[in-house]
Amino acid sequence: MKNKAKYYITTPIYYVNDKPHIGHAYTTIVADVLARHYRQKLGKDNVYFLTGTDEHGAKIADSAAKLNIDPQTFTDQISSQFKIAWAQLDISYDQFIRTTDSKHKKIVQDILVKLKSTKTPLNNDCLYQADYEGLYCVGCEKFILESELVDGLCPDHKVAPQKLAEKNWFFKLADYLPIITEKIKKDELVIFPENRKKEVLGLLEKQNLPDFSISRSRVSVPWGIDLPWDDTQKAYVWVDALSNYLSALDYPAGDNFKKFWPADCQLLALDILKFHAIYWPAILLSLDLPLPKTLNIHGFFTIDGQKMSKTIGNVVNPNDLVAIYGAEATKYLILSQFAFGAESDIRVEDFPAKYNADLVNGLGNLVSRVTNMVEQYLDGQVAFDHENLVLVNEVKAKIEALDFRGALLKIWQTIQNSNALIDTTKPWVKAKSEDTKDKEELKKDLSLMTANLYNIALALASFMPQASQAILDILQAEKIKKPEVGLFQRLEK
Ligand code: ME8
Repeated sequence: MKNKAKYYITTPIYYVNDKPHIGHAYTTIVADVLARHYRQKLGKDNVYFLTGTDEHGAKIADSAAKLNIDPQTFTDQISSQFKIAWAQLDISYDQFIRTTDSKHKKIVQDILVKLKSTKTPLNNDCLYQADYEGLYCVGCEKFILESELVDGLCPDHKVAPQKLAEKNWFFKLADYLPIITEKIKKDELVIFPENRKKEVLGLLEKQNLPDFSISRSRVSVPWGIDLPWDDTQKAYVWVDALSNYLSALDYPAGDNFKKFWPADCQLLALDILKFHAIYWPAILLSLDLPLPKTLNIHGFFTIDGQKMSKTIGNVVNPNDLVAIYGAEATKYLILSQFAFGAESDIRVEDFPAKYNADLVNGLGNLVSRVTNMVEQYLDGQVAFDHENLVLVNEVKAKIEALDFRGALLKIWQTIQNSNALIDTTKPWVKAKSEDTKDKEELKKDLSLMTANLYNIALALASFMPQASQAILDILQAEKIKKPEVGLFQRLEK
């Protein structure tokens, strides 16, 4: 029997060293649009959307220590802020995983034990113990090379790395690199967009990627999952974190695991590309598991050309946007600003004008005008074509191609054209005429406008489910009536 189509989509699990910001929101909104789209296409039970928080490691322990609270209380607080932010944005995840969940911790330990007894394709031990001396950036949670430093500082965090000398457990990465390279080249593991695929292949072809550690000394990182066979060590936070995509499905025996693995779409930005495109496939290969079908890498946003950071004070909080624009308009403003893969500056200062132009004057006004005219001139009754789904199908194809901006542009073009059609056909003139030809034309014009609006509502379903449903409800009522309150409220000056 052929397996039924299914769709497993994941976001990265976000660090809880700080509150959610617009970068985390972007990935999560994209995942939400895709999950809603595939639920419509494949049925609700055949889609699984996972997000969550990454709660172990030195970075989080440091943040908790600075506030003088224990790490668990600290992670409980910040993790719940992510949940609140996603509730505010109406994110329809199926599971919110936390790496401090006891189920996750147990599965990570089982995975590590399995790796320990595994041989690589070249018949080496997959895990081995070695002394390690190096520079460690806590901000990145990774070892960093001298050559990567700028003026002695980590280029991303502008902080001097720590010198570490530890005995750790390492993963024999080198033995897996040829297989990973082959799978990426053949698109058995698709890396999208193409420039990111090239970047990964470039890294792989250098052939000098060092093995990575799967444990850290519990003295330097006391906040983490115990390594089952060595009580001097804790699991390295990245092995812990990456395993969430499996533990969330109750790997290895859970029904969800059997149904949904491999992942169909893993979303991330390029900051964590190496971990997902090289380390993660290596771990999966050593567990003898299929690789995810696609890794989809979106751009990393800056504010005025600078990384978002608390120190600079330029962090954009999604809750603040929702408070001004509401959830659906916030999603629209974020997704329509730039293309999925583009590296860009977020320009929140452009949001008010765009909100008024596209949502209040564009979509909101169109709904009011069309429904008002049908109510006034045709007593709320108009027959219209439900079958012409050209826009809907075009938008669906763009969503599947991750061209969210293109999909929204297409919808807004139709909104603009529909508003223009009202201005050129002038139904209010025909409504006053006694001529039967004018009356017939008025019916035809309003029928076409209603059909356009119906199409627009359907096309919006995955982006703005509430607005979409509100419009459909109005158009499917026995009598069409102009809504008493506009779909989008004009911003107070
Ligand atoms: O890296 N622009 O967590 P993280 C766009 N816990 N997207 C951004 C962004 C920005 N400025 N900032 C963050 C971690 N993101 C690990 C992941 S996964 C097994 C473990 C988004 O809190 C983007 O998706 O630093 C990026 O890859 C992710 O948040 C990093 O989140």
